Amino acid sequence: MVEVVLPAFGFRDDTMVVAPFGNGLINTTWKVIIRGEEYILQKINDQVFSRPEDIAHNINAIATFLRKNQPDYNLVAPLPALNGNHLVFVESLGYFRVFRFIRGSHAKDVITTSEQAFEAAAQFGRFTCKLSAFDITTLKITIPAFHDLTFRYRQFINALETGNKARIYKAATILAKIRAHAGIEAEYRWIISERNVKLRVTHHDTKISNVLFNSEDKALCVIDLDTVMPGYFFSDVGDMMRTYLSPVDEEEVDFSKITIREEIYQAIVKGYYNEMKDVLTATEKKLFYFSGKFIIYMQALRFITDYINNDIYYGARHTEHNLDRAGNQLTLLERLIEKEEVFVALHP
Ligand code: GN1
Ligand code: MG
Repeated sequence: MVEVVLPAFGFRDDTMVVAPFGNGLINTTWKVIIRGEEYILQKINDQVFSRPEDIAHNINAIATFLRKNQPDYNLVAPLPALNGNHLVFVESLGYFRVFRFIRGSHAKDVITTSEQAFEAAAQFGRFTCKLSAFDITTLKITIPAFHDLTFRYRQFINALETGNKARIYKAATILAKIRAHAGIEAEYRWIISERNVKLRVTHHDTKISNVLFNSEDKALCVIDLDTVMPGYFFSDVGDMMRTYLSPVDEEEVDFSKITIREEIYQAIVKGYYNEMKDVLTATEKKLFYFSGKFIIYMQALRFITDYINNDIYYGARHTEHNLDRAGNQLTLLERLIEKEEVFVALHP
């Protein structure tokens, strides 16, 4: 069915192979093989990204800046369709774009070594660093208040008032934990208003599957630029902590498997810091540990809010899927907080 969008990109071939690819929760992705060439086809979720053309605008602006100022930087940008646009709208199907598949690259779902964490963190640090002279005011906000923890907390409170009562009852243990950690939201508010943290070009989705590696496990580049917006560095470092520290991901239901790998924490800080040390303010340098708490708590809030709202955002493969995901993230948060002293002492 999705094949019908391909001619708009100049792909017409009977031998073309199109197969689902990756496991993102928001957009839908396929790999297309045509005459031995490999491509990525992606449908943008326009429930989440209400103005997909804003994404195209941002990627374009960044690509133009990098081409001019950082020509050695390898940005994975969409290919133009036959009509010259980077985004194609197909009636009743939605918005699509195509990328060249980076030959020999692979993405990972979990990190197994600290070298991989170092490599990935360096790539995300490099991305923000290379764009430090870019005028952030020219970026469109593709998802308003995306990583605004105060907004996420308010959405949660709202859901408690308007959401599914049976689910709220069922979630009692998780809700108590969410409330117990509400201080993280207050800390966030204090940091952004009182401390010298800067808005920078940040990625906002630094999970490991958004980094491409080569066969020697060297990171090549970052992908998935839809949520590139002005943001705080702790969003990017935090989402790395959320998704790299534990050997199991947010889907794991055996919470005893959720642990914090100290050597991975060190590798994230080192990899990111190596690229960003001349850019970050002294205050920002003290916020590495906060980053992890901030994002993990926000993800727990987002999952539990969605559970209470009947899974309208993330979807669910079974009734308690988002409840389980929230429980997973809260366990991760607790494991991280247990290491607070060790990690604060490690700060660069
Ligand atoms: C979504 O679709 P995906 O997996 O790239 C979400 C992230 C969450 C993540 C949790 C636009 O990302 O913020 O951290 O799920 N992206 C959006 O798995 O909401
Ligand atoms: Mg994403």
